[in-house]
Amino acid sequence: IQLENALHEALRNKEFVLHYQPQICFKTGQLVGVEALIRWMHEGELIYPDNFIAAAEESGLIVPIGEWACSEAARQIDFWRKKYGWSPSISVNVTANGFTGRLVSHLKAVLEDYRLPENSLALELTESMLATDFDGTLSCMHALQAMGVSISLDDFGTGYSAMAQLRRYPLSALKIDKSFIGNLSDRRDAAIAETVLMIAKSLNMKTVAEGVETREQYEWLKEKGCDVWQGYLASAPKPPDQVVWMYPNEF
Ligand code: G
Ligand code: G
Ligand code: NA
Ligand code: MN
Repeated sequence: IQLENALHEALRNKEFVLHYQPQICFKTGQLVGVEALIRWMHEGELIYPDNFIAAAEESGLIVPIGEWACSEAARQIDFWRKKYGWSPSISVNVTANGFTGRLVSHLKAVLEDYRLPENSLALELTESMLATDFDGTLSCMHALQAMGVSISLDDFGTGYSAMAQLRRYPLSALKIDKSFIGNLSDRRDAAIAETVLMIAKSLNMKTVAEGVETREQYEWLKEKGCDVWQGYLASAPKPPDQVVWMYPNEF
């Protein structure tokens, strides 16, 4: 309850910030998007989402927090577009209780407010979210697709999705969970990563590898035909004014 009250206050006092981690195309070496990761600036200290997202989910505060994150991401894109004439797309993380028709309506209003072009904003949902409320989830996804908001499936490989179920959803990309990327020297984890690449290809989805920390991981993924990567090898998540836009062609 104490944390819940503090989160209420945090929203009211605008204590949340988004940090952004670059997502880079293997083929071109160019920045194609950034993932937004929320942080709570509380009494001079930066608090990470693992310490408050669960409480926000339980209390229902994840709904206004999710709306805030989408608004903030749209504002950032508008800012970058005005300043540089271009902006990478921003993908916002959404957890189970935050993925509702209300969020879809909010996104629609925000996109119209800033007159953002299609594919400016994207969402990252987790695999486990597909297991519950099939109809509601699916209709939200179709509405988003119609609005030009693409959806990727986060932490893929850690949950349970049957191929047959996966193909029903309008997903643009599968994100290979960082636990596999961090363990590619184990043949079993490498096999899972390769399987994700194959599933995505056969279902016409892009692949994003997360948690890329070493050149070896980068080379392996590039060789296997992965589309996009993110990780400390390029950059940790950073405040918007510290996001680096240009990367070397090879790491
Ligand atoms: O950088 P990192 O510690 O930020 O993120 C930890 C976890 O918090 C990740 O699983 C991420 O998906 C989740 N997360 C980060 N930002 C948000 C957000 O804005 N909303 C939700 N629901 N989850 C987030
Ligand atoms: O669950 P989700 O995939 O949304 O969250 C990604 C998490 O991984 C965030 O906490 C983010 O800060 C973290 N992260 C980003 N890049 C790396 C990396 O290269 N290595 C590790 N270990 N974590 C990373
Ligand atoms: Na994510
Ligand atoms: Mn993830």
